[in-house]
Amino acid sequence: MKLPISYLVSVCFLTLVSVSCQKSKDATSVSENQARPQIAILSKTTYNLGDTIPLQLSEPLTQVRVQIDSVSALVLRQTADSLAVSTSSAKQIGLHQLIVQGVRTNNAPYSDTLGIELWSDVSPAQLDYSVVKTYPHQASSFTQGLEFYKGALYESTGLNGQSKLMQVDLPTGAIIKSVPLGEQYFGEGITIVNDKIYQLTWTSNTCFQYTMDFVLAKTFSYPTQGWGLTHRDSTLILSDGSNRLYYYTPDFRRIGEVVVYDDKGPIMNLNELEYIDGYVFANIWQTNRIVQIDLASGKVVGNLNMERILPTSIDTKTNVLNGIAYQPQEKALYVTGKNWPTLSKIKLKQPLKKPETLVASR
Ligand SMILES: [Ca+2]
Repeated sequence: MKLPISYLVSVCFLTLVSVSCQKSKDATSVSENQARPQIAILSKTTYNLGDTIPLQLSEPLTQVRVQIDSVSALVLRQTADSLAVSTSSAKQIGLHQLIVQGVRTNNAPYSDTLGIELWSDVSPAQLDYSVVKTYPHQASSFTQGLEFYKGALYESTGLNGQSKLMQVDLPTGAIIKSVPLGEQYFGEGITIVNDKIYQLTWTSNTCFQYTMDFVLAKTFSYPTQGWGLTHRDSTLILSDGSNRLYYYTPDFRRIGEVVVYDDKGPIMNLNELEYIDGYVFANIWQTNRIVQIDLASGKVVGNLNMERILPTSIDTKTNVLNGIAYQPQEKALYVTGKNWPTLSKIKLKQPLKKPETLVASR
């Protein structure tokens, strides 16, 4: 099983905020306790970016100041028993701290920190596509990674004892060359940067780096599970089954991350990845959905429903969609799944829009 981690992290963060407040309350004296009651109360902790957050006040506050993280937030309305706070000062989706400060009726200062989660303000577009061609795919391949490099197709497969790195002949699906992983390893995503092939493993915290001749050159370690892998220029982009994508240097130093949300919440189970022109396309584990993620913001801006290409001869609830490779010369996506007998070439009917950040930077 692949367990979602980041959702737990998200829940833990929100829990931690309240636990840490609780701990500080437990540790303080009775008089301090009286000075720090919970006065500002959220009816829920999740909002869309740009929403107004309503808070109930259990007693009136004066000189109210509200921050989201370290940035002042606009108080849009205030009454004796309520506040309305704008989220427009928060530029990023994800987990944030809402800090409410003021003065109580007894002149005591009041301050409390509440955990909130801001979802995307974008409703993803439904992307339409045409199926250009269907190729054969090795039904024995438990596909975990798929990528074109210099016109050739590479694939990584999983399961302990069956994991491989392969170069595949597109027209026939035949294996041109392959190298097995040790039995203790469960192969996952691959990507190829500057003639170096990177292959993740699921729970071994190990990435293998091969030459183009499939000779193992280096191993790297990383702290999370390994699910999908792609790259933008020389930056590796890794998924771990959560709603996070992590950025790594070619020598596997973590240099950043982005959290992924649509307007309905965090997008968990990000799996096989493919970078295309400012976006990461990710298939969502155990679904027929591929999301288009704006890397600069982490917002899902498009959805692809892959139901039309599911092979009918196998149980695709078990043998799930997994594997996206982009062929830039053809502007085509090649999509398959675990143990699928087919690999479909599809083309989006609408060209991708320029990501907002790229437009703004010109
Ligand atoms: Ca891929």
